[in-house]
Amino acid sequence: MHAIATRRGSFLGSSMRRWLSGKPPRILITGGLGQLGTELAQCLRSKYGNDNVILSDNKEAESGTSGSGPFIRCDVTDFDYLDGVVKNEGIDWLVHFATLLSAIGEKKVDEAIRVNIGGFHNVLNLTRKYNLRLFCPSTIGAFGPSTPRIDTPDLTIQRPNTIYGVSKVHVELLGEYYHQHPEYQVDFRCARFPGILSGNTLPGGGTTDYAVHIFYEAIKRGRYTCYLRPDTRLPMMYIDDCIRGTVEMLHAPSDQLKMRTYNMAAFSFTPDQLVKELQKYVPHLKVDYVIDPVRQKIADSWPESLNDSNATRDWGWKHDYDLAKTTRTMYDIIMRNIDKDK
Ligand code: AKB
Repeated sequence: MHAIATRRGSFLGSSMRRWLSGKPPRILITGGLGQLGTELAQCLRSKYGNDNVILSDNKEAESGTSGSGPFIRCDVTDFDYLDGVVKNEGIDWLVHFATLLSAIGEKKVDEAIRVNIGGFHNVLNLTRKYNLRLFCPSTIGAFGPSTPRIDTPDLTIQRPNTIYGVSKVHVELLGEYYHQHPEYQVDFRCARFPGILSGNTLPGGGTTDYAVHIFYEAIKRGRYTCYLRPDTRLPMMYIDDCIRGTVEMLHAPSDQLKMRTYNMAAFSFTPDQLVKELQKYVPHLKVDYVIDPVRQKIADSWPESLNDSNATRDWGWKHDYDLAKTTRTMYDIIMRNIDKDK
């Protein structure tokens, strides 16, 4: 049995102690070598100091990938090891990114259950044990074919038909349960992300990945084969908005969060619309479509657009990038990166 501290317990959490002493929070990011971890670490390190933000992942960081601060190799399915990291490093805030995404989850169902569900149980129990603040994203994957697809609200039908979606609904509900439980009162915070577009980091195993891969193929080869139908409309966001929103939600005073799971939206587009926008920079780009039935079925079960008015009302969420600005920025960054590699 692990000794679990409660918010009603007789001692203050380390987070509260550090806050009262004016010290910056100590932050651990799991799944840190994925699409979002290094960019979030960079942003948090510039606020709180390099050493206060620890990136972790179950694989070793190749040189240069973990940025300017500490990296710890750590598997979220190993409770005791993770417990040691949280305790020895004096962690106050935990950002939990470790997960298998939607498409890879369908290929590796058992592993997705172990990592996405088992890993989250470990993280949540440590959050409770050490009185941490926990941010764990959910996504459009938490919705399913019976969800209203346009302007999807926060509270609606959630019957996803992927293991990824099932695990995200589990995250949302268990996190909220631990938050409202009178003895646990865990500071759980969850934003539902759309597909994320990033120029410096690559996504892996998702259904929305095409929207990043197309830039590389367009610039390098002038050709791309898309696995989704040209009219598949999905909600998307540029990574800078995603990182800023995550930091804003992490910072929001707890009593301002009237809910614990919020939609976060920016803009929506189809592959066809993205191709037309990208052709402004790569006019010779040719795209053909060879549909992957697994990823198409997943995409068809997700919303086309999200309603994020509660996030705007409660913690001031507002996106900055639209499709045109995202495309221009992605194109510039990827061109620069490709030139550097030459
Ligand atoms: C995926 O495609 O699986 C992710 C997501 C939308 O959650 N990018």
